[in-house]
Amino acid sequence: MNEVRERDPDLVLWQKGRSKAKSFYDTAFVKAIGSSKLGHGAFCSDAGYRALEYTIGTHAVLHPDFRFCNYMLSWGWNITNAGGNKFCWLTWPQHMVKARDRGMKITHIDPRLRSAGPFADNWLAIRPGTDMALALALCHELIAQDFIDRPYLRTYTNAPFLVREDGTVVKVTVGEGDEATDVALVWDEASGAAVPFGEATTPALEGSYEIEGQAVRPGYEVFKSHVAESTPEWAADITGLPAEQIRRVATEFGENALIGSTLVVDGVEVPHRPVGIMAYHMAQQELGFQTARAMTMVPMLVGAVGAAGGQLSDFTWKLHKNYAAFETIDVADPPYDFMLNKSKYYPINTGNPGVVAQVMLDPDRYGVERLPEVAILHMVNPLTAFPSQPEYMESYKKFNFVAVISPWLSETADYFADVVLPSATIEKYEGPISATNQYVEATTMRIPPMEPLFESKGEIDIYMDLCEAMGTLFGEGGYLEQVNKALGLVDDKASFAIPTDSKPTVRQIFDNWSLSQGIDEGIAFFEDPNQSVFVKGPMSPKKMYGYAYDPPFAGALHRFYGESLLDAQRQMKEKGAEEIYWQDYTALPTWRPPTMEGSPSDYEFYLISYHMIEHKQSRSSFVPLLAELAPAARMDINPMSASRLGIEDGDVVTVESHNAITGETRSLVTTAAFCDGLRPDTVGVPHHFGGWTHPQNKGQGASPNEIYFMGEGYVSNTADQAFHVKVKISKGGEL
Ligand SMILES: Nc1nc2c(c(=O)[nH]1)N[C@H]1C(S)=C(S)[C@@H](COP(=O)(O)OP(=O)(O)OC[C@H]3O[C@@H](n4cnc5c(=O)[nH]c(N)nc54)[C@H](O)[C@@H]3O)O[C@H]1N2
Ligand SMILES: Nc1nc2c(c(=O)[nH]1)N[C@H]1C(S)=C(S)[C@@H](COP(=O)(O)OP(=O)(O)OC[C@H]3O[C@@H](n4cnc5c(=O)[nH]c(N)nc54)[C@H](O)[C@@H]3O)O[C@H]1N2
Ligand SMILES: [Mo]
Repeated sequence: MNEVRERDPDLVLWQKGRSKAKSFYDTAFVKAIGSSKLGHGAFCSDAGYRALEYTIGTHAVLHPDFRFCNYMLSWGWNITNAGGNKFCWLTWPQHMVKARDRGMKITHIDPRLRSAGPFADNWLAIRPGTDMALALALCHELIAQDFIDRPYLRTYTNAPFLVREDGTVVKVTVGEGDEATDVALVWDEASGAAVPFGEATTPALEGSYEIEGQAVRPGYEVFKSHVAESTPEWAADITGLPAEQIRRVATEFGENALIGSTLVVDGVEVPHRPVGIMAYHMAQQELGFQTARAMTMVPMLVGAVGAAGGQLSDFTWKLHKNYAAFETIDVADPPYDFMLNKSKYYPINTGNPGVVAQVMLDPDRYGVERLPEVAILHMVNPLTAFPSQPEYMESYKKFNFVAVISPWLSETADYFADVVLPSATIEKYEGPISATNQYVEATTMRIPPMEPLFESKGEIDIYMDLCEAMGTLFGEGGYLEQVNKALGLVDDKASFAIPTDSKPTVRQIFDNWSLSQGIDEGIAFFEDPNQSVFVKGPMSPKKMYGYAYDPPFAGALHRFYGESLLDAQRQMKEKGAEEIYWQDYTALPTWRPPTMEGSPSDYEFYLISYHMIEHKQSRSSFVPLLAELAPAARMDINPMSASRLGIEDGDVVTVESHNAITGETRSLVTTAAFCDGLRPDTVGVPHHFGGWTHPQNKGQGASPNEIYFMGEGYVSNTADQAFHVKVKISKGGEL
């Protein structure tokens, strides 16, 4: 590693999946060795995060305020089996169940019913990959039925900004010299003139105006025209849902929003809009980024974002740094780095290991000159966990050296590790980590119940040992100093800093950190099983609700209209990017059929995948007890479709996928499992299986990741991955 670091530290790649002590791993270790960093978010919900950072500035996807919400859209939320991003906190389903006891209605939008099971009051069995069309139709109906919160749109969003016919926003320079800033113009209804935003008493949302001979319209008016044709009947054809059902959901959402009402929560009066969306993996489709934007516009129209009972995203309104960064998106010329940051391919870049794999296989194609040489893998298993397995198999061969930190031999380690550094699992100190349940602020950390087994160690010990051997543990810029910084043991808390000239125990570091938090017992507090979670107290409504935050929404103006996306498109075109890359960089979410629709018609089914309650990712299928409960992969199919193909429940079937761009086909063999609550044009193969290193894996069957594709048409917009492909099903095959 040092040999490569000396030449170019960027060519050392630290790749993680899960990280349960970000300060120690993602921050301190990466900074101490200066490596590049790559996560697994492109396969989780990064497109959703980017959409929300872009649109409202917070770092999360969509979740409702369960305490007061009365009507919830469970949009691709696998309530009973996975639970979205917060399931690990267990409290999420409890909130949901309590809300239902209170009378909250759940409309479930998912090709499968099983995901919501008994918790769905209403099921919209949507065609995979068409959620944007549904969101646009809901917006159309909310507008048509006038369920619009004008004060919110005027005050807290850029919907009043005047937009020219070419899509650019009209701006004027305000102030002089260093103080000069460009401010958008809005139409002031009171004075009947265009004025800088902030100076209008009543900025117009609707109408057409003229400024210096140019026709201009407020962003909201542009959106109204944009969705004018997006009627429920239009969306019915695309989504496979009855138009009446779409219209009824819009009406229910609008009526339940109680636009104009307020609620006093813990003494603070806030707008009350008891409607919201819970969604996480909606991002896992080709149009993911813009779909999540379109979905966010639904609660925006009724003013539910940041309202009591309404739409939340994250537990704070503190702005993510991307909110400001996305105001201007700069597209650079090649050469690009191996993640294609700032490239004409993915100007908003999520950091996708599949993109890195493709670049490693053909750097010239993407204008990349330098490839990573060394990889350190932290709690990640690309070979079985990430879609499009063949490319990982090929690209990892190109690393000169691979170190895998894992408690057991993962499939990736089996194929590629030069060195496996055996990590402890729970027998280690790890954290600190937030334990909030959204209504109570709390922090916790992992406490080892025993000494690590055999040669294994906790990762913090592993990183200290590694840094010591590399000569980057002590002194300025060393790992220990980076740990102090990352844990905030600096400035007024510098007295809690750990010395940077001698190797501490991990327990000692956490003791200092605990003391710095005002926990008098230090680490002993967390070690005491009767305490272990440090509860700071109830979450203040001023923190929870964007309207009550100081300043409201942390001063962000929500990006209803996405001018910088359009500007990115212009730059991408200028630099010669192909249409498939720039087509979804539009100011407003714009529907087009997913690329997979270009596959021949005999690939008649959509393949989806999902998480099972019994298993965790690709890391539990070999656990005997869990394997007894959920022993093997399967292909869910609607019995009506199966009978047409002469397939019985339990029959061996071959599932063949087709790449609509390259024509490549891939296949897996599994068994059919009848499932009534599934669209007849859709089949589902669960995640979790497809391992081979452990004897228990034998006979468990394949992972859908063997037949999904990466690349154009399947990785899109922000470099995020679709979990959809068209497949052909035939009876028989070799299990
Ligand atoms: N038991 C268990 N719990 C887990 C995990 C686990 O592995 N096991 N993993 C954790 C992690 S890392 C995550 S990210 C979360 C994921 O939590 P969720 O996002 O709730 O879980 P998924 O199983 O990915 O659910 C995706 C749902 O989307 C549906 N779907 C597929 N395609 C479409 C589509 O085009 N449109 C719509 N509307 N729906 C579609 C699927 O049928 C499925 O029900 O779960 C967490 N919780
Ligand atoms: N088809 C399909 N694929 C999916 C999904 C899907 O729904 N369908 N879901 C996606 C989602 S949401 C996610 S988040 C990703 C997750 O994908 P990954 O981040 O790759 O996660 P895992 O599959 O859990 O693999 C983690 C590996 O880390 C190692 N490990 C386990 N415990 C520890 C530990 O304590 N320390 C260390 N250092 N290593 C450990 C093991 O080798 C294990 O195999 O998968 C994605 N893949
Ligand atoms: Mo995930």
